[in-house]
Amino acid sequence: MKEEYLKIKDAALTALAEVTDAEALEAVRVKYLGRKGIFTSLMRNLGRASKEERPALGKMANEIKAELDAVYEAGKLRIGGAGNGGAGKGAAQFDLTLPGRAIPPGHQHPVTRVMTEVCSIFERLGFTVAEGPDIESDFYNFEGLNIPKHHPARDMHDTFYVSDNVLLRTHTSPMQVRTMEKQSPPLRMIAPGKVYRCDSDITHTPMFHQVEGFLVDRQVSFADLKGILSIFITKIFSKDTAIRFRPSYFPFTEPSAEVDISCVICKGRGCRVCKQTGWLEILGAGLIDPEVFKKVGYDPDEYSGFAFGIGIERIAMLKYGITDIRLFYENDLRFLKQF
Ligand code: 2NM
Repeated sequence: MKEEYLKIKDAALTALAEVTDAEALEAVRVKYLGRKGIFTSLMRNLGRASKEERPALGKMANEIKAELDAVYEAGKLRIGGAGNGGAGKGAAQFDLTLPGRAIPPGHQHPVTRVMTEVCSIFERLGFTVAEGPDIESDFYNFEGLNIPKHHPARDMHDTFYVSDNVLLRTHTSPMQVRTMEKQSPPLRMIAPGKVYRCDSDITHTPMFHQVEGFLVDRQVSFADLKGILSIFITKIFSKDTAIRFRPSYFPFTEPSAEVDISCVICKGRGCRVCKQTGWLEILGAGLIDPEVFKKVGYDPDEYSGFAFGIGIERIAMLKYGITDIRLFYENDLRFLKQF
């Protein structure tokens, strides 16, 4: 019986090697491997072998069957791949002469790009980077920043509340509070990340990105703030960008300022983007309020510091001349592919 198996195996292999089209291949399959094929009926006759012979024969039959199946599958690929015929049903068809399908390379989202650029400017100035949770406690988002419950400044923030004392952070300054709690001055740190405010129009989305930074040490002055922000502005826009500080109010800084730059579109001559003023509001900043230091146990007579908050989408809109902030979040490839 063994010899018979081997003879059939050789015959089948030879037949498989010689086929050149799908039809012939199918014929060989039916003849040897089909339900009524030669090899199949041989296997069915295994029962007639003696008890001693049966296990070895069964094993051999299975191995031959596996080999013939594999050679048959390879034949299917060969015939399809050569492009000669391949018309048989179920035969795989490959045209090796076709050019490959190009996979278009992806790229970073414009918001990610600006975020990375802002962070690397401050990192080169010696600032470390700290990231923290988007879901914050009332303490880190408000109380620790000198914004007690019922303070009118809370209205500025359009907060999304999760519960009474849990909320989506409205700025990344909770990370400044968390850092001051754990570390002592001198500190130089920026906190990049997502922030949330219930607001939506062409310049506001309910989620946007901020980089807030601060520096705390002995004898830090407003001049240090101006120096750092001037460097930042000229690096992120251009060397010839002018900068001005306007008095403002934030509960966590005193004095506080809003920082304007000369319009990046008209270079200060006046246009639609700057509403004919020649200036664009770009960020908020100030000297950290002594009350904030007291909350984290720093002595305000020993230490002073500055802080600032930068809206990333705002910078990206000005850098790339985008007039509607919502374009960043619609995932329209016609928009995204421009960057
Ligand atoms: C701004 C404007 C002014 C700010 C203050 C602090 C902290 F925690 F150090 F007090 N972090 N960020 C700050 C100050 C943020 O955003 C417009």
